[in-house]
Amino acid sequence: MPLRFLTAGESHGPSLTTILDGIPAGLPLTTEIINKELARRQHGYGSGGRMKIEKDTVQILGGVIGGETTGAPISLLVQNADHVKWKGKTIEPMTTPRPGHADLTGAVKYGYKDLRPALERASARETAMRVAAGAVCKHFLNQFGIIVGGYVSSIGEIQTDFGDMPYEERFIRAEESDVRCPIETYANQMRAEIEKTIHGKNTLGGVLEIVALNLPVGLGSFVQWDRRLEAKLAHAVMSVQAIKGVEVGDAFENAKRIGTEAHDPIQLQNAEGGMQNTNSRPSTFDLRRSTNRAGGIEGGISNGQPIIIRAAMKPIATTLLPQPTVDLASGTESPTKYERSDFCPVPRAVPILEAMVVFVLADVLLEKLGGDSMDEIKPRFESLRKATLEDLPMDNIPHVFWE
Ligand code: EPS
Repeated sequence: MPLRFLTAGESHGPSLTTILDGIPAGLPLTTEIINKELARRQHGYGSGGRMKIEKDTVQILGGVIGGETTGAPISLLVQNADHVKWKGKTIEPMTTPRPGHADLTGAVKYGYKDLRPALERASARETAMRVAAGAVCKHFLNQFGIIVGGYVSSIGEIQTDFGDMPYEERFIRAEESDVRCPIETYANQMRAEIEKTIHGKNTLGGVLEIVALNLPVGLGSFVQWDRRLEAKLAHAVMSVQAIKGVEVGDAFENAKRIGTEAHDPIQLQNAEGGMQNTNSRPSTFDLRRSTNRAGGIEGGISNGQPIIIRAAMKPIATTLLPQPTVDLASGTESPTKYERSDFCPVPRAVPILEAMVVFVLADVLLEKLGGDSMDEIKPRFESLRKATLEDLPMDNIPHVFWE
Protein backbone atom coordinates (compact mmCIF):
# COMPACT_ATOMS: atom_id res chain seq x y z
CA MET A 1 0.00 0.00 0.00
CA PRO A 2 2.33 2.83 -1.08
CA LEU A 3 -0.68 5.12 -1.38
CA ARG A 4 -3.20 5.96 1.35
CA PHE A 5 -5.74 8.61 2.12
CA LEU A 6 -8.08 9.53 4.92
CA THR A 7 -10.90 12.05 4.97
CA ALA A 8 -12.30 14.11 7.83
CA GLY A 9 -15.12 16.57 8.31
CA GLU A 10 -18.88 16.69 8.86
CA SER A 11 -21.56 17.37 6.26
CA HIS A 12 -22.54 20.71 7.83
CA GLY A 13 -19.27 21.46 9.64
CA PRO A 14 -16.88 24.19 8.55
CA SER A 15 -14.93 22.13 6.02
CA LEU A 16 -13.86 18.74 4.73
CA THR A 17 -10.25 17.60 4.44
CA THR A 18 -8.14 14.77 3.11
CA ILE A 19 -4.50 13.75 3.31
CA LEU A 20 -3.25 11.76 0.34
CA ASP A 21 0.09 10.19 1.14
CA GLY A 22 2.43 8.45 -1.32
CA ILE A 23 2.10 10.42 -4.55
CA PRO A 24 5.65 10.73 -5.95
CA ALA A 25 7.51 13.99 -6.44
CA GLY A 26 7.47 15.82 -9.74
CA LEU A 27 3.80 15.49 -10.70
CA PRO A 28 2.54 18.88 -11.94
CA LEU A 29 -0.61 19.68 -9.96
CA THR A 30 -2.99 22.65 -9.89
CA THR A 31 -6.28 23.35 -8.12
CA GLU A 32 -7.98 23.42 -11.58
CA ILE A 33 -7.25 19.71 -12.08
CA ILE A 34 -9.01 18.90 -8.79
CA ASN A 35 -11.82 21.45 -9.17
CA LYS A 36 -12.78 19.97 -12.53
CA GLU A 37 -13.53 16.63 -10.85
CA LEU A 38 -15.26 18.30 -7.90
CA ALA A 39 -17.58 20.11 -10.32
CA ARG A 40 -18.46 16.80 -11.98
CA ARG A 41 -19.59 15.45 -8.59
CA GLN A 42 -21.98 18.36 -8.19
CA HIS A 43 -23.94 17.76 -11.38
CA GLY A 44 -26.62 15.22 -12.13
CA TYR A 45 -30.38 15.18 -12.55
CA GLY A 46 -32.03 14.03 -9.33
CA SER A 47 -29.74 16.00 -6.98
CA GLY A 48 -31.12 17.65 -3.86
CA GLY A 49 -31.01 21.32 -2.81
CA ARG A 50 -27.53 21.20 -1.25
CA MET A 51 -25.76 21.22 -4.60
CA LYS A 52 -27.30 24.61 -5.37
CA ILE A 53 -25.71 25.98 -2.19
CA GLU A 54 -22.22 24.53 -2.61
CA LYS A 55 -19.61 25.35 -5.22
CA ASP A 56 -16.91 22.93 -4.17
CA THR A 57 -13.41 24.28 -4.73
CA VAL A 58 -10.20 22.95 -3.25
CA GLN A 59 -7.38 24.55 -1.32
CA ILE A 60 -4.04 22.74 -1.51
CA LEU A 61 -2.49 23.04 1.97
CA GLY A 62 0.54 20.82 1.62
CA GLY A 63 2.62 18.56 -0.60
CA VAL A 64 2.70 20.84 -3.64
CA ILE A 65 5.32 23.57 -4.12
CA GLY A 66 5.75 25.61 -7.28
CA GLY A 67 2.94 23.70 -9.01
CA GLU A 68 4.57 20.27 -8.53
CA THR A 69 4.16 17.53 -5.94
CA THR A 70 7.14 17.17 -3.60
CA GLY A 71 6.54 13.59 -2.44
CA ALA A 72 5.18 14.91 0.89
CA PRO A 73 1.57 14.17 1.95
CA ILE A 74 -0.90 16.16 -0.14
CA SER A 75 -3.32 17.99 2.13
CA LEU A 76 -6.58 19.24 0.59
CA LEU A 77 -9.48 21.25 1.99
CA VAL A 78 -12.99 22.03 0.71
CA GLN A 79 -15.14 24.47 2.63
CA ASN A 80 -18.84 23.81 3.32
CA ALA A 81 -20.70 26.91 2.15
CA ASP A 82 -23.80 25.63 4.00
CA HIS A 83 -21.97 25.78 7.35
CA VAL A 84 -22.78 29.47 7.94
CA LYS A 85 -26.49 28.59 7.98
CA TRP A 86 -25.94 25.91 10.64
CA LYS A 87 -23.30 27.53 12.87
CA GLY A 88 -24.74 28.57 16.24
CA LYS A 89 -28.28 27.57 15.19
CA THR A 90 -30.57 25.74 17.63
CA ILE A 91 -31.73 22.65 15.81
CA GLU A 92 -34.64 20.34 16.53
CA PRO A 93 -33.71 17.02 18.16
CA MET A 94 -33.37 14.15 15.70
CA THR A 95 -34.76 10.97 17.30
CA THR A 96 -36.49 9.02 14.48
CA PRO A 97 -33.90 6.87 12.65
CA ARG A 98 -34.34 6.41 8.89
CA PRO A 99 -34.43 2.74 7.81
CA GLY A 100 -31.35 2.11 5.67
CA HIS A 101 -29.34 5.08 6.96
CA ALA A 102 -26.61 5.10 9.63
CA ASP A 103 -28.90 6.84 12.15
CA LEU A 104 -29.79 3.78 14.24
CA THR A 105 -26.62 1.71 13.87
CA GLY A 106 -24.53 4.83 14.55
CA ALA A 107 -26.46 5.65 17.73
CA VAL A 108 -26.17 2.08 19.03
CA LYS A 109 -22.47 1.90 18.21
CA TYR A 110 -21.40 5.31 19.53
CA GLY A 111 -24.07 5.91 22.16
CA TYR A 112 -25.27 9.20 20.66
CA LYS A 113 -28.04 10.97 22.56
CA ASP A 114 -29.25 12.58 19.32
CA LEU A 115 -28.99 10.99 15.85
CA ARG A 116 -27.42 13.95 14.06
CA PRO A 117 -23.72 13.07 14.62
CA ALA A 118 -24.24 9.80 12.70
CA LEU A 119 -25.83 11.64 9.78
CA GLU A 120 -23.10 14.29 9.80
CA ARG A 121 -20.28 11.85 9.18
CA ALA A 122 -22.11 9.08 7.29
CA SER A 123 -23.40 11.60 4.73
CA ALA A 124 -22.18 11.33 1.16
CA ARG A 125 -20.99 14.92 1.49
CA GLU A 126 -17.68 13.32 2.55
CA THR A 127 -17.25 11.96 -0.98
CA ALA A 128 -16.16 15.44 -2.08
CA MET A 129 -12.79 14.62 -0.49
CA ARG A 130 -12.63 11.20 -2.11
CA VAL A 131 -13.12 12.92 -5.45
CA ALA A 132 -10.42 15.50 -4.59
CA ALA A 133 -7.91 12.77 -3.66
CA GLY A 134 -9.03 10.74 -6.67
CA ALA A 135 -8.43 13.69 -9.01
CA VAL A 136 -4.75 13.61 -8.04
CA CYS A 137 -4.59 9.83 -8.57
CA LYS A 138 -6.36 10.13 -11.92
CA HIS A 139 -3.93 12.82 -13.03
CA PHE A 140 -1.03 10.58 -11.96
CA LEU A 141 -2.42 7.65 -13.99
CA ASN A 142 -2.97 9.92 -17.00
CA GLN A 143 0.82 10.49 -17.14
CA PHE A 144 1.09 6.82 -18.20
CA GLY A 145 -1.79 6.96 -20.70
CA ILE A 146 -4.15 5.18 -18.27
CA ILE A 147 -7.70 6.48 -18.59
CA VAL A 148 -10.56 5.83 -16.18
CA GLY A 149 -14.12 6.87 -16.94
CA GLY A 150 -17.64 5.90 -16.05
CA TYR A 151 -21.29 6.18 -16.88
CA VAL A 152 -24.72 5.12 -15.70
CA SER A 153 -25.97 1.85 -17.15
CA SER A 154 -29.32 1.64 -15.40
CA ILE A 155 -31.65 3.70 -13.24
CA GLY A 156 -34.60 1.92 -11.68
CA GLU A 157 -35.96 -0.44 -14.34
CA ILE A 158 -34.39 1.45 -17.28
CA GLN A 159 -31.48 -0.65 -18.53
CA THR A 160 -29.17 0.66 -21.28
CA ASP A 161 -28.00 -1.55 -24.13
CA PHE A 162 -24.62 -0.10 -25.18
CA GLY A 163 -24.12 -2.39 -28.19
CA ASP A 164 -20.48 -2.09 -29.23
CA MET A 165 -20.08 1.60 -28.47
CA PRO A 166 -16.36 2.16 -27.66
CA TYR A 167 -15.64 3.02 -24.03
CA GLU A 168 -14.05 6.40 -24.77
CA GLU A 169 -17.21 7.40 -26.62
CA ARG A 170 -19.34 6.29 -23.68
CA PHE A 171 -17.26 8.47 -21.33
CA ILE A 172 -17.62 11.55 -23.54
CA ARG A 173 -21.34 11.10 -24.19
CA ALA A 174 -22.04 10.42 -20.53
CA GLU A 175 -20.53 13.78 -19.57
CA GLU A 176 -22.88 15.47 -22.04
CA SER A 177 -25.89 13.90 -20.34
CA ASP A 178 -27.45 15.14 -17.08
CA VAL A 179 -28.11 11.53 -16.06
CA ARG A 180 -24.62 10.45 -17.24
CA CYS A 181 -26.07 7.89 -19.63
CA PRO A 182 -24.25 7.79 -23.00
CA ILE A 183 -27.31 6.94 -25.13
CA GLU A 184 -29.93 9.66 -25.41
CA THR A 185 -33.02 7.47 -25.77
CA TYR A 186 -32.21 5.67 -22.52
CA ALA A 187 -31.16 8.93 -20.87
CA ASN A 188 -34.57 10.41 -21.64
CA GLN A 189 -36.31 7.41 -20.11
CA MET A 190 -34.10 7.63 -17.03
CA ARG A 191 -34.84 11.34 -16.61
CA ALA A 192 -38.58 10.57 -16.84
CA GLU A 193 -38.21 7.83 -14.21
CA ILE A 194 -36.39 10.23 -11.85
CA GLU A 195 -39.01 12.92 -12.43
CA LYS A 196 -41.77 10.43 -11.60
CA THR A 197 -39.87 9.45 -8.45
CA ILE A 198 -39.47 13.08 -7.32
CA HIS A 199 -43.21 13.64 -7.79
CA GLY A 200 -43.84 10.43 -5.86
CA LYS A 201 -41.67 11.82 -3.02
CA ASN A 202 -39.40 8.82 -3.31
CA THR A 203 -35.82 7.89 -4.24
CA LEU A 204 -34.31 5.73 -6.98
CA GLY A 205 -31.12 3.66 -7.36
CA GLY A 206 -29.26 2.23 -10.31
CA VAL A 207 -26.14 0.62 -11.71
CA LEU A 208 -22.93 2.40 -12.67
CA GLU A 209 -20.05 1.15 -14.78
CA ILE A 210 -16.48 2.27 -14.23
CA VAL A 211 -13.90 1.30 -16.84
CA ALA A 212 -10.09 1.59 -16.81
CA LEU A 213 -8.27 1.60 -20.16
CA ASN A 214 -4.61 1.13 -21.19
CA LEU A 215 -3.50 -0.56 -17.99
CA PRO A 216 -0.33 -2.62 -18.05
CA VAL A 217 -0.43 -6.35 -17.32
CA GLY A 218 0.69 -7.30 -13.82
CA LEU A 219 -1.04 -5.00 -11.30
CA GLY A 220 -2.24 -6.77 -8.15
CA SER A 221 -1.31 -10.32 -7.20
CA PHE A 222 -2.63 -13.78 -6.36
CA VAL A 223 0.10 -14.44 -3.77
CA GLN A 224 -1.92 -12.99 -0.91
CA TRP A 225 -5.67 -12.46 -0.44
CA ASP A 226 -5.40 -8.76 0.27
CA ARG A 227 -3.31 -8.11 -2.84
CA ARG A 228 -5.88 -9.42 -5.33
CA LEU A 229 -6.87 -6.57 -7.60
CA GLU A 230 -10.60 -7.33 -7.81
CA ALA A 231 -10.72 -7.60 -4.01
CA LYS A 232 -9.09 -4.19 -3.60
CA LEU A 233 -11.41 -2.64 -6.17
CA ALA A 234 -14.52 -4.20 -4.65
CA HIS A 235 -13.52 -2.96 -1.19
CA ALA A 236 -12.96 0.57 -2.45
CA VAL A 237 -16.15 0.71 -4.52
CA MET A 238 -18.31 -0.88 -1.79
CA SER A 239 -17.10 1.77 0.65
CA VAL A 240 -19.08 4.44 -1.19
CA GLN A 241 -22.36 5.39 0.51
CA ALA A 242 -25.40 3.47 -0.82
CA ILE A 243 -23.33 1.03 -2.90
CA LYS A 244 -24.52 -2.46 -1.98
CA GLY A 245 -23.17 -4.62 -4.80
CA VAL A 246 -20.13 -4.85 -7.08
CA GLU A 247 -19.22 -7.09 -10.00
CA VAL A 248 -16.07 -7.39 -12.11
CA GLY A 249 -16.60 -8.14 -15.80
CA ASP A 250 -19.45 -10.56 -16.52
CA ALA A 251 -19.43 -12.00 -12.98
CA PHE A 252 -23.18 -12.56 -12.56
CA GLU A 253 -23.79 -13.59 -16.20
CA ASN A 254 -20.79 -15.94 -15.98
CA ALA A 255 -22.41 -17.64 -13.00
CA LYS A 256 -25.07 -18.90 -15.46
CA ARG A 257 -22.60 -20.05 -18.15
CA ILE A 258 -20.55 -23.24 -18.60
CA GLY A 259 -16.76 -22.99 -18.23
CA THR A 260 -15.87 -23.00 -21.91
CA GLU A 261 -18.22 -20.07 -22.49
CA ALA A 262 -17.24 -18.03 -19.45
CA HIS A 263 -13.61 -17.10 -20.23
CA ASP A 264 -11.62 -15.15 -22.80
CA PRO A 265 -9.74 -17.38 -25.28
CA ILE A 266 -6.05 -16.48 -25.66
CA GLN A 267 -5.04 -15.88 -29.28
CA LEU A 268 -2.04 -14.63 -31.21
CA GLN A 269 -2.27 -11.34 -33.05
CA ASN A 270 0.36 -9.47 -35.08
CA ALA A 271 0.79 -5.71 -35.16
CA GLU A 272 -1.62 -5.41 -38.10
CA GLY A 273 -4.31 -7.28 -36.21
CA GLY A 274 -3.94 -10.57 -38.13
CA MET A 275 -4.28 -13.86 -36.26
CA GLN A 276 -1.58 -16.57 -36.20
CA ASN A 277 -2.41 -20.27 -36.23
CA THR A 278 0.90 -21.96 -37.17
CA ASN A 279 3.16 -23.86 -34.77
CA SER A 280 6.18 -21.54 -35.24
CA ARG A 281 6.97 -19.06 -32.46
CA PRO A 282 6.68 -15.61 -34.00
CA SER A 283 8.11 -13.38 -31.28
CA THR A 284 6.51 -10.20 -32.63
CA PHE A 285 3.02 -11.52 -31.94
CA ASP A 286 0.96 -10.37 -28.96
CA LEU A 287 -1.34 -12.52 -26.87
CA ARG A 288 -4.80 -11.05 -27.33
CA ARG A 289 -8.44 -11.66 -26.41
CA SER A 290 -11.54 -11.13 -28.49
CA THR A 291 -13.80 -11.05 -25.40
CA ASN A 292 -13.44 -9.54 -21.93
CA ARG A 293 -15.68 -11.57 -19.68
CA ALA A 294 -13.04 -11.50 -16.95
CA GLY A 295 -13.31 -7.71 -16.80
CA GLY A 296 -9.55 -7.21 -17.22
CA ILE A 297 -8.44 -9.25 -14.20
CA GLU A 298 -7.22 -12.87 -14.06
CA GLY A 299 -5.77 -14.48 -10.92
CA GLY A 300 -6.09 -11.19 -9.06
CA ILE A 301 -3.80 -9.50 -11.63
CA SER A 302 -4.60 -7.02 -14.40
CA ASN A 303 -4.33 -8.73 -17.80
CA GLY A 304 -4.09 -5.61 -19.96
CA GLN A 305 -7.75 -5.67 -21.04
CA PRO A 306 -10.10 -2.89 -19.92
CA ILE A 307 -11.03 -3.29 -16.25
CA ILE A 308 -14.83 -3.26 -15.96
CA ILE A 309 -16.46 -2.63 -12.62
CA ARG A 310 -20.23 -2.55 -12.17
CA ALA A 311 -21.71 -1.20 -8.94
CA ALA A 312 -25.28 -1.32 -7.66
CA MET A 313 -26.50 1.74 -5.79
CA LYS A 314 -29.61 1.37 -3.68
CA PRO A 315 -32.25 4.10 -3.57
CA ILE A 316 -31.06 6.33 -0.76
CA ALA A 317 -32.71 6.10 2.62
CA THR A 318 -33.97 9.67 2.92
CA THR A 319 -37.43 9.76 1.34
CA LEU A 320 -39.94 12.59 1.44
CA LEU A 321 -42.59 9.91 1.77
CA PRO A 322 -42.47 8.85 5.43
CA GLN A 323 -41.23 5.36 6.30
CA PRO A 324 -42.11 3.31 9.38
CA THR A 325 -39.70 3.75 12.26
CA VAL A 326 -39.61 4.30 16.01
CA ASP A 327 -39.21 7.63 17.76
CA LEU A 328 -36.44 6.83 20.22
CA ALA A 329 -37.40 9.80 22.45
CA SER A 330 -41.07 8.85 22.97
CA GLY A 331 -40.59 5.12 22.47
CA THR A 332 -43.50 4.94 20.03
CA GLU A 333 -43.78 3.79 16.44
CA SER A 334 -43.89 6.88 14.25
CA PRO A 335 -42.98 7.85 10.67
CA THR A 336 -39.58 9.24 9.60
CA LYS A 337 -39.15 13.00 9.40
CA TYR A 338 -37.68 14.37 6.18
CA GLU A 339 -34.09 15.59 5.98
CA ARG A 340 -33.02 17.35 2.77
CA SER A 341 -31.24 14.92 0.43
CA ASP A 342 -30.89 13.73 -3.17
CA PHE A 343 -33.71 11.92 -4.98
CA CYS A 344 -31.43 9.95 -7.29
CA PRO A 345 -27.70 10.40 -6.66
CA VAL A 346 -26.76 7.74 -9.25
CA PRO A 347 -25.52 10.21 -11.94
CA ARG A 348 -23.46 12.11 -9.35
CA ALA A 349 -21.92 8.87 -8.11
CA VAL A 350 -19.98 8.30 -11.36
CA PRO A 351 -17.03 10.60 -10.45
CA ILE A 352 -17.10 9.25 -6.87
CA LEU A 353 -16.70 5.65 -7.99
CA GLU A 354 -14.08 6.70 -10.53
CA ALA A 355 -12.18 8.32 -7.65
CA MET A 356 -12.15 5.08 -5.65
CA VAL A 357 -11.06 3.06 -8.69
CA VAL A 358 -8.22 5.43 -9.64
CA PHE A 359 -7.00 5.43 -6.04
CA VAL A 360 -6.67 1.62 -6.10
CA LEU A 361 -5.09 1.59 -9.55
CA ALA A 362 -2.57 4.30 -8.67
CA ASP A 363 -1.71 2.34 -5.53
CA VAL A 364 -1.08 -0.95 -7.33
CA LEU A 365 0.84 0.82 -10.10
CA LEU A 366 3.10 2.45 -7.51
CA GLU A 367 3.49 -0.90 -5.79
CA LYS A 368 4.58 -2.42 -9.10
CA LEU A 369 6.94 0.39 -10.09
CA GLY A 370 8.36 1.69 -6.79
CA GLY A 371 10.29 4.97 -6.88
CA ASP A 372 9.87 8.37 -5.30
CA SER A 373 9.77 10.71 -8.29
CA MET A 374 8.11 10.77 -11.69
CA ASP A 375 11.61 10.78 -13.26
CA GLU A 376 12.35 7.45 -11.61
CA ILE A 377 8.97 5.91 -12.30
CA LYS A 378 8.40 6.76 -15.97
CA PRO A 379 11.27 4.67 -17.43
CA ARG A 380 10.24 1.75 -15.20
CA PHE A 381 6.74 1.89 -16.67
CA GLU A 382 8.16 1.73 -20.19
CA SER A 383 10.17 -1.38 -19.35
CA LEU A 384 7.27 -3.40 -17.88
CA ARG A 385 6.87 -6.90 -19.28
CA LYS A 386 4.01 -7.25 -21.77
CA ALA A 387 1.84 -10.18 -22.82
CA THR A 388 3.94 -10.90 -25.94
CA LEU A 389 5.78 -14.04 -26.94
CA GLU A 390 8.97 -11.96 -26.96
CA ASP A 391 8.56 -11.11 -23.27
CA LEU A 392 7.69 -14.68 -22.27
CA PRO A 393 10.59 -17.02 -23.10
CA MET A 394 9.86 -20.55 -21.84
CA ASP A 395 12.51 -23.11 -20.77
CA ASN A 396 10.42 -25.87 -22.32
CA ILE A 397 12.49 -28.64 -20.64
CA PRO A 398 11.33 -31.32 -18.16
CA HIS A 399 12.23 -30.55 -14.54
CA VAL A 400 12.03 -32.32 -11.18
CA PHE A 401 9.37 -30.75 -8.96
CA TRP A 402 10.04 -29.92 -5.28
CA GLU A 403 13.40 -31.68 -5.05
C1 EPS B 1 -24.32 15.58 -0.21
C2 EPS B 1 -24.66 16.48 0.75
C3 EPS B 1 -25.80 16.26 1.64
C4 EPS B 1 -26.86 15.42 0.97
C5 EPS B 1 -26.30 14.13 0.38
C6 EPS B 1 -25.05 14.31 -0.38
O1 EPS B 1 -26.25 17.53 1.96
P1 EPS B 1 -27.53 17.89 2.87
O2 EPS B 1 -27.63 16.80 3.91
O3 EPS B 1 -27.17 19.21 3.46
O4 EPS B 1 -28.66 17.95 1.92
O5 EPS B 1 -27.49 16.13 -0.06
O6 EPS B 1 -26.09 13.25 1.43
C7 EPS B 1 -26.68 12.04 1.43
C8 EPS B 1 -27.07 11.41 0.36
C9 EPS B 1 -26.90 11.45 2.74
O7 EPS B 1 -27.43 10.33 2.80
O8 EPS B 1 -26.54 12.06 3.72
C10 EPS B 1 -23.19 15.82 -1.10
O9 EPS B 1 -22.44 16.81 -0.97
O10 EPS B 1 -23.00 14.99 -1.99
